[in-house]
Amino acid sequence: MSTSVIENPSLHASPAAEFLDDVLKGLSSTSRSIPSKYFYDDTGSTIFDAICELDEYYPTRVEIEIMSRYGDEITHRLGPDVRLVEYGSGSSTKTRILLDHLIDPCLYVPVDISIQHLARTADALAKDYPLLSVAPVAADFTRPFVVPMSEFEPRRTCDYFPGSTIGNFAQAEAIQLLAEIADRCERGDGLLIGFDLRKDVCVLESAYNDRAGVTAAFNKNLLHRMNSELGANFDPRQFGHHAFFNDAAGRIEMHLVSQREQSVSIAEHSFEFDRSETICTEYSHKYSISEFEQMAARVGWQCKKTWCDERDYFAVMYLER
Ligand code: AVI
Repeated sequence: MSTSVIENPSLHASPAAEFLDDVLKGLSSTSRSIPSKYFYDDTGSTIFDAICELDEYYPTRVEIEIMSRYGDEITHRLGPDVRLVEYGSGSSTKTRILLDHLIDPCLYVPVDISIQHLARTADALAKDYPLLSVAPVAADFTRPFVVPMSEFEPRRTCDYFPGSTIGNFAQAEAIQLLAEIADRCERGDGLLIGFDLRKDVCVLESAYNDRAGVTAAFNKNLLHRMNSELGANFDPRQFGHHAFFNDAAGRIEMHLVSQREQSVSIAEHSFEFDRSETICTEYSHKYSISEFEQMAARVGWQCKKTWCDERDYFAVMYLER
């Protein structure tokens, strides 16, 4: 039996129109940019899975290492009878570690923008955890959505936001998102969140400039996507991949760099590119533990405990309202 997905009205009625609006807006501004959420079509998601397997790309491996090592301790903090709500659940790999340790969770609510991905994940989880109630919600978690109730009153709701996705938001947006999650919570509810830590620049820059060129392909997939979905005429050979650590802003920035002067058209609009002009496609912020703790405290979260790996590359923080 398949688990039915609750479709939230916050999902855009016409994803293609929204994509086009965002691209035209981003390319019309003086520093050109395209929101990084558009990386994740089917091809982009597959390339991202390949990134996670790369030697240079440590975050996924290290976060799983932390979750596996401290799974008992983490779930002890969350306590029994939890309603677990996961933001951007993807294939829920890290969640399985939590589910293996949690005592009598009331309900698991994976929230993801991709209905197909969500349905597959929910079905697989329902099969592997027959005693668990799963209520998948298809929603853009940066917009308001309704969290389903469990049959039994949970002891607390715990929001789970793994994968250092919080780092892909500009800092003001990240604080805003933490505030929105806090607003949905009641006193005593929790937030378990994974984020990437500041570290040696060489380690950071290698993670986004892998030798096999997988990250470059991930970045350039955006050009292919605009060509096939928006009728644009980008020549992907005429754009390069550039990723560097912006120390002052504390973030990796990914850009597509025009290799020559060129003109690109998208739906009756034409955009001129100078040689070396860039389109910013992603921020990936790297925080210190205290920086993140202060950011969350500003919007009502109290840090209860942080777990790190041996090299302090990555952090998993548990906060309460
Ligand atoms: C999904 N997100 C946390 C990844 C990151 O590291 O910021 C996306 C990514 N971009 C390039 N490599 C991985």
